[in-house]
Amino acid sequence: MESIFNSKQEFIECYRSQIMAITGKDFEHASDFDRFNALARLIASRARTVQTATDNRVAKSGKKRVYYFSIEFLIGRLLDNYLLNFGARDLVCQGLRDLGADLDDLCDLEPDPALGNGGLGRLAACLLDSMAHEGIAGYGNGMRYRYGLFKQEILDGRQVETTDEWLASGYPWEVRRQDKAVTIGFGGRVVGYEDGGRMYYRTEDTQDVLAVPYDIPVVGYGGKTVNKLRVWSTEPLEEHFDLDAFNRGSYAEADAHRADAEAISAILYPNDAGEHGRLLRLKQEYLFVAAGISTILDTFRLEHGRAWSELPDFVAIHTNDTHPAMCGPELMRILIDEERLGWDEAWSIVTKTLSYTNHTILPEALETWSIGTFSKLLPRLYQIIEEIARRWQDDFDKSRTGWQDLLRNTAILWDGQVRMANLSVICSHSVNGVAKIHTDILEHTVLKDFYALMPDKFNNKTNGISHRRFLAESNPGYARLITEVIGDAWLDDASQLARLTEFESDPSFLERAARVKRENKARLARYMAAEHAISIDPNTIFDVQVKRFHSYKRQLLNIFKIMDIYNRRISDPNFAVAPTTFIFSGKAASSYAFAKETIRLINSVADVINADARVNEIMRVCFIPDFRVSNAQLIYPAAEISEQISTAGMEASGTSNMKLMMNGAITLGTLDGANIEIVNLAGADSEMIFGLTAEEVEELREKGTYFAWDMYNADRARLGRVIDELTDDTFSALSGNFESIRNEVMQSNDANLVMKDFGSYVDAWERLTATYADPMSWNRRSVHNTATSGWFSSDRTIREYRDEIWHA
Ligand code: 7GP
Repeated sequence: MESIFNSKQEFIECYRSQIMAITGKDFEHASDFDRFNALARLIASRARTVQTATDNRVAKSGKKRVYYFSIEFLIGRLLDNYLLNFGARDLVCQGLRDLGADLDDLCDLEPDPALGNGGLGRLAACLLDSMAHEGIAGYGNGMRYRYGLFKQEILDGRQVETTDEWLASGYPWEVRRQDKAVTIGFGGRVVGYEDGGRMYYRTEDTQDVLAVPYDIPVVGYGGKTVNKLRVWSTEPLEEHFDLDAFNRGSYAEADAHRADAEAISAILYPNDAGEHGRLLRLKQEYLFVAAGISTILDTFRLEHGRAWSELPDFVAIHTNDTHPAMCGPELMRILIDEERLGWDEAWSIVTKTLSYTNHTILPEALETWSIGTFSKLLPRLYQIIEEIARRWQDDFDKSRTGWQDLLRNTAILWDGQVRMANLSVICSHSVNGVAKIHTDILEHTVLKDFYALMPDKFNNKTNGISHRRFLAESNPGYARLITEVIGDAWLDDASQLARLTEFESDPSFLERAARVKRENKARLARYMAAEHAISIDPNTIFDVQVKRFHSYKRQLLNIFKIMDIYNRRISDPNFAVAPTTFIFSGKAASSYAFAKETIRLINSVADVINADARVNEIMRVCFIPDFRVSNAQLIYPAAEISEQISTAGMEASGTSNMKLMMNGAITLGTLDGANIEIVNLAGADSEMIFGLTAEEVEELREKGTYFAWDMYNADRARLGRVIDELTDDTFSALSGNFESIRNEVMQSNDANLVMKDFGSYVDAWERLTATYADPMSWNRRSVHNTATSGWFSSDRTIREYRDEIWHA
């Protein structure tokens, strides 16, 4: 691979002058942050040089451009990743060492952009990485939230949300593209006018804001392709600074106009449960859609003029879930109102250009907007949606039996609401789920009516992860070992990891892999001690559940297991427990009371167990605050058990399951999401599966014969005791008891079947941890997981999108 620096000496010279240019200091007097900042800016400027070359190449060759619209991009830190992708890591590392600095220390100073909630946002980032690696001209389009999501702190066991000021010291990777700013109008009224015998429409008296793009380079491994992620920030179109108010001392009032505009890109709403600021979120959705579409069409006009019928040949627009669902109507609006195409022609272009991925079957996450709110905020867009909806209805085949049901379920406007998922399906030529079982559920349950009407639209694209970030970069010790035995081609082609199977029975390789795991555990322990003053013991099993908190993900089941093991050990000191550290991390939506109570329960149980001398040598519970990409990269490599315990049928795919598998953790999980595909690839012997299957869950729900109290009564000694401990002060020291959790499982009849799966889960955990006593067998399964994980590289996922959806 060609490096971006010809020699170490050249790097040092460029770096020194970069520091001088930015800070006016020489290297010796620059602060650590100055040094990080200058290094990142240096790499960013090299990246932009390659980006320009990439772009010229694309323009010249007439290659199709793919635009990936997502309201979240959890990109993580970039410095280490881009050095790796540019093949410059060793050289820069040595250059810094010569100067007396340490690369890892500088990398640690990089802010971790909080531009996502969880899986959907991280998937978007992995797909960008793989698009660049595969040489696809692929661009992210999203929002630049000033405060991102929120920073999670734990106080008295509770989650406390504070602002995440990730931009406070500047962000070295972005460039502001004032020249590409777009005016976006909200509200106003639609005015019709006649021209050449046809009616056209425009919106007048809108309230306008300026959408200003910031571009972040996306460096593909190999350094040949650099794409970009464009994120939009909002500002007032014109300053209306009120001098009179200012002179009166009313400073906030003086600048209120600016504050109103900037509010649109201030924060990312936690979107997996009750939402705040719905109106603001709707504004965000339209803003990044309209600004993004405007950019796309500008580029197209430049390269292809107004040959709109060719748009689908040169442009693919992918909508990541329903947040960008307005892409369809917005594109229609421009083609009809501004480019003056007829409806049918415009519609055919739109549907050939758009595609849609669904990420959840949770009904509360399928977005809807009240028609009143929507039509007031976006009157012209609403008219277009009405027309799309009307034509959908008019064109309906009413000779079909059951057409009324089909129509009701597929309607875009229903019950005073705009249904964004239905809009997305209707406007797209492709609809995909993110794991086989999930696509199946979409086809046969959630979107079954669409599937009945247009089965060819549906396809599956099982998620993937960037194996370069989550294996090569996060787990350097393991990566070195792997490269030593199979060479480094796996960085380029993850299927090469299969060559590790040869070493599964090589005791010295297994021994060395185990040593790396041990070092990774010690590294995580050091992080916990330094950042959170929590001590954990690398000699115990690291049992890890890290993901968003949600009832269906069943962190509750995990903590019930821990309570049960604790109870049994206290009652019987001879009860054998494999020494284990139970690690949790993840955020709960700020308005999601049950999830937040689960966090408090975990911390309360941790408080009691960790302070109990009778068990704390063999059990420790540890909650790692503020789960984000950067600390995730420390956690995955240290994990030995991967907890993937969602109620079967509920988790669309999961991606931490893949990251953990790749790093050699053994899955303890239900047959849900991509766990199923993990077991198929690695074999049942290498994972530990328990619990109800999706069909069994479905059947139980349909029969209506499940009663939480039956579970309680059938196992009073263990499960009953755990339930009682929620309210009997055993774990109440950290801010009180847990009535609401008890009510959720007992009074509300345990919607996620925690009690039903409890027995088989604890049993599976015991059987799995008992095998830890045979390190060779454990290590063999661990390496086997890595060896069979290559298919989960997002490079494979993106090739499927490219070949089967985008045809790029
Ligand atoms: C998540 C799904 O819960 C997870 O199963 C999947 O692996 C991931 O997307 C990527 O496909 N969903 C979200 O993060 C989310 O916000 C609401 O869904 C729309």
